[in-house]
Amino acid sequence: MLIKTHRDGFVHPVSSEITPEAIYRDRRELMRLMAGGVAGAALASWAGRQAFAQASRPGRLAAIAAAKSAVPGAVTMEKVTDYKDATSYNNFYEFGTDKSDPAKNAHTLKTTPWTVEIEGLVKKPGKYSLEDLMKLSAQEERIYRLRCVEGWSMVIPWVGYSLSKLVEKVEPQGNAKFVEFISLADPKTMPFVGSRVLDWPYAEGLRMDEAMNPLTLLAFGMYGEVLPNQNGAPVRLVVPWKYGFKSAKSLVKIRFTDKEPQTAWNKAAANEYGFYSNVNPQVDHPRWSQATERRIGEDGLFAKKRKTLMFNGYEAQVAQLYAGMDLKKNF
Ligand SMILES: Nc1nc2c(c(=O)[nH]1)N[C@H]1C(S)=C(S)[C@@H](COP(=O)(O)O)O[C@H]1N2
Ligand SMILES: [Mo]
Repeated sequence: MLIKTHRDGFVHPVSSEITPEAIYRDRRELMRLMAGGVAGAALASWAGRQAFAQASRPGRLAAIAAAKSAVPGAVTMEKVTDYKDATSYNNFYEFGTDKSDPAKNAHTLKTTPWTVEIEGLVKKPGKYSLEDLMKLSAQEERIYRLRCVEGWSMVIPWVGYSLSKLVEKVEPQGNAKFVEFISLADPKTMPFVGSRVLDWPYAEGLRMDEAMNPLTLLAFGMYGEVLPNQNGAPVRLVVPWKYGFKSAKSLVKIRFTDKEPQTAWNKAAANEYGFYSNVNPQVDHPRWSQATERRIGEDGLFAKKRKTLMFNGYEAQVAQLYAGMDLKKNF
């Protein structure tokens, strides 16, 4: 078994650090490497073991076992963004507004114990521990494009399950039409929660049918491991056809409502950030175009910008949710 170490001070204190699943996953990875021609002798060497550890545990956080998702559209074949890039270029305003701030500052986030409160128009409200939430459905690996409203994108292998599994479990009432997602706002561990850039807590929302779309992911991990703090540990949302800000991090509350919820970015600048915020190359942000994007990791001198795709490339899976809607008005 590999000895668990933490790199760069990313500490994710999940109680079940070395699980049977972790062992199983490492064994599977070992078999994959052997099949790929990595000789047993090399693996027996120190360097070989290091290479193996690096390949299977990019951040040296606790592993989460996950099968590749069978949900249509859930696994893009595009090149996955380097773990280092995906964990060091982030927006997480609770830890600062610079892209390098979350990786520097989010080590103060305390993720154990963690509970998510389910409330509002729902038959089974209550507090769910992280452990119970994680066990609620089988963990899947989803490889999603994530496109930020500011014009950059990444490809990230997430680990989680469809939010719909949780929604079904808690049984929304008939009049529940929207779902609101609320992030932790703890001024003691999140240095920027005192600032006035946003109205804390960070809040986001989806229409019920968007929340029920199988692509909407409740994520607990990425790259086969638990989420690093700066990426929204220990549980976050990932909505791949919407701009990145719709995917709220470090969730503490999920609320079912009959009215369209107010969202943090809409409150901050209503003319720039609407409720829907679907990725749409035809609707510009008031201050810049949304027609192209820069893929993180492709930013060399000659790197071409990519064309942004309608619904971030998930049109086949989600366009029907918006049939008949004017997407310029409902931006
Ligand atoms: N709580 C919270 N969630 C958040 C944000 C934030 O500032 N606070 N930033 C959003 C934005 S703008 C983006 S682009 C994505 C980035 O997710 P990533 O760090 O996993 O790439 O998180 C979103 N979720
Ligand atoms: Mo973003």
